[in-house]
Amino acid sequence: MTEISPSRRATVKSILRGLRIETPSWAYGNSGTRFKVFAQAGVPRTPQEKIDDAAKVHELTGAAPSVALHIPWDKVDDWAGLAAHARDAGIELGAINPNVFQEDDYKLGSICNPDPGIRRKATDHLLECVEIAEQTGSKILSMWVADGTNYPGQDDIRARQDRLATALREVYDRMPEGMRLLLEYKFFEPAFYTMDVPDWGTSYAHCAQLGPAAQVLVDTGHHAPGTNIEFIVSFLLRAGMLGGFHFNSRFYADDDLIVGLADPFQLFRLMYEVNRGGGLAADSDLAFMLDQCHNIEPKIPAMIRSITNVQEATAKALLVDTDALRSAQEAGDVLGANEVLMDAYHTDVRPLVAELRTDMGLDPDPIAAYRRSGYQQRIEAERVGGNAMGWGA
Ligand code: LRH
Ligand code: MN
Ligand code: MN
Repeated sequence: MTEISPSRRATVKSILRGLRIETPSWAYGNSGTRFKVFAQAGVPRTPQEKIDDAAKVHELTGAAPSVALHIPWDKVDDWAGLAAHARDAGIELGAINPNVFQEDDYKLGSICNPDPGIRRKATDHLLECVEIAEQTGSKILSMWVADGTNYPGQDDIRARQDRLATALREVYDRMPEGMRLLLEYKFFEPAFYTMDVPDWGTSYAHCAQLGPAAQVLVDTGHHAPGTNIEFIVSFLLRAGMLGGFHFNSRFYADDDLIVGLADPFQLFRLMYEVNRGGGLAADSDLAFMLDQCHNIEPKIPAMIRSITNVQEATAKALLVDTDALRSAQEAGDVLGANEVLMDAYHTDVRPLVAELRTDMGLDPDPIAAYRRSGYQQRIEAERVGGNAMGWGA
């Protein structure tokens, strides 16, 4: 075990200070499984109230200054007004997530649908989301296409790729300067035979064809068991094609559990590759976003825990002695190299992260601070009839 030197401590703290983790509006609403949405007391009834909860998470952690929106789950008439509400609450509106997966019309797909009328409708929704992003000041259009087929022969796999490319081109060309399109992939669900964007390679190929403002979005829950996600992260960063993350944890599939709880070691390995690839540099625009559902646990503390988990994994990744690691690697010292990595992983960084919070004028224990704040009691009393406006609605 090595001690953390004062200078390394300072470096880690300064990089952590710059780490911004976006929380998703839909994680504050009621959610559940395919079998049951579980209602919790005090959940938001409006997009404004979701923003208020996200702002509370930021107030206590100092690390979650923006909230992602899902359209139409968060639809309002006055987007500039919603952005002003967020600003007043102390945060910003972040990525805009279109929704082309919850209407009967999309049974056979959205922008890959064999029916040109339905493709038009889906593409128009994506274009509307670009406009919303312009009005909210959001810089990211975060796209997930639920399209695919369930049975061999159901549709023309190749034609669906052509339709996908056509729609993406139209959306990309409509984006203003400074906006990025991040294309999320998922290897299964809701379709089970083919997904039209099943993997990072497909996303990469479409993004590369579109241009520099299109990049791949890695949702950590969207891989087959055993997939080496840090390899994907390393590869994409090297190619300049990693746009951001949807962090969450999984045991089996797209579980959407709290990041860093199912497999903290994986999160550490990811953050190590992120740092190795320059993703924590001051000029990096890599987007760290959470995409989670808190079905049975209280939502605001769950979100705070998610933020602290990412911070702790990042701190550990930053503690890797890169000189010692390189020497061991170059010497072919297999066990030595692994030991350098594990040494950082096994370091208890909680005191360091708590110290950073104190430096920032925050409570060193944000969950305890939340419990003391009375916020939960207040929202439970005020928000009667909170509904499921997010995933699982
Ligand atoms: C799909 C997904 C995608 C959606 C979100 C609610 O599984 O990860 O990002 O927009 O869940
Ligand atoms: Mn996602
Ligand atoms: Mn998902």
